[in-house]
Amino acid sequence: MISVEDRARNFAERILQGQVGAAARAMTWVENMSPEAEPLLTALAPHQGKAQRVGVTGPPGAGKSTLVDSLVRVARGQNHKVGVVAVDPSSPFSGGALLGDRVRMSRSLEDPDVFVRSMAARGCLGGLARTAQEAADILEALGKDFLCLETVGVGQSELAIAQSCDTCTVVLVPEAGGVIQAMKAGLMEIADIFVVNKADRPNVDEMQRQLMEAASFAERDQWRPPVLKVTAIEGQGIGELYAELRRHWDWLQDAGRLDKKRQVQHQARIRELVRAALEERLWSEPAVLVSLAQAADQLRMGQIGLHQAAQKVWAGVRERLAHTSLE
Ligand SMILES: Nc1nc2c(ncn2[C@@H]2O[C@H](COP(=O)(O)OP(=O)(O)OP(=O)(O)O)[C@@H](O)[C@H]2O)c(=O)[nH]1
Ligand SMILES: [Mg+2]
Repeated sequence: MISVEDRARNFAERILQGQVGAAARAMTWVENMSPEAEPLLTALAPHQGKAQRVGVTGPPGAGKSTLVDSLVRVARGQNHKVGVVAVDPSSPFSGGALLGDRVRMSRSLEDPDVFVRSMAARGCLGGLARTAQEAADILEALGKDFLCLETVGVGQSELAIAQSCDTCTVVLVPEAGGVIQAMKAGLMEIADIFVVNKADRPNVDEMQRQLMEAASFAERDQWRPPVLKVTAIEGQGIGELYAELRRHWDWLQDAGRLDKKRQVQHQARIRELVRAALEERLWSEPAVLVSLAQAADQLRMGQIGLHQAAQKVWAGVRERLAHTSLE
């Protein structure tokens, strides 16, 4: 019987040789939190950090997948090897939208130097952001040097994915109130580049004007998010988008900005794992569960207040933590 570690190391080697099937299998390990995932990622760790990770986010139906497909064509024209992680917002049970991504990214799917992985937002163990990032890690080890992560810009974990990228592209469409919606969804703060897609429709210039005004307030460290008009379905404006993405990449290389950004990204990833481990450990501790139940009873009977209840449980937790190591 081959050990888990040996199997993981064997797959890591195959991925580094560019074997697509091994990468696909490894992504399933990561999604399912299989025991192979950890030794695999450890073996791939020395092969990270060179690819630009581009987040593409925006409201449902804004044309993100269509845009990514067009962008992949342009990047291929620049001799990049391209990886795409498309996090699908819809139910894993319908399967319909995943199929839709396959159709919209159809041109990319025929190219052996492009790898597209769709993943369902629900039903993936241990956090969507972690899974998407680790899938990107595997793609980078596979030799991809331009990575696109598509997520719908609704919900905390989806936003976290876009934020975890080097360059965050926010895709909006010209419609009344679109900018306000984007503000409410927290998309304005995270954008390095704005794209107004579906420029074949009316009101594009008005939307661009509003976004440029908003972007002027978002300028930081000599980077003002540009606002581009594109018609993704025809590939119009995608060359300019690619150029802006690379300009942002150059900007990041300057003055140690990328190192700083990576430091923040990696801290966030480590924190997330520690948080998850801590919580799992905590709530599987019988003594903590007993004190939680007691505190809830006392709260229900009006003997203590909510904050007191939390304090009681926390006191017990602190005691447990003193004798605990992270496993
Ligand atoms: N008119 C017009 N339609 C477009 C354009 N780009 C995309 N579409 C259409 O918009 C619809 C949604 O496109 P998708 O690429 O699936 O959008 P998405 O943002 O990936 O959607 P979700 O992943 O479901 O949130 C499709 O019917 C596309 O054909 C464009 O430039 N102009
Ligand atoms: Mg999509």
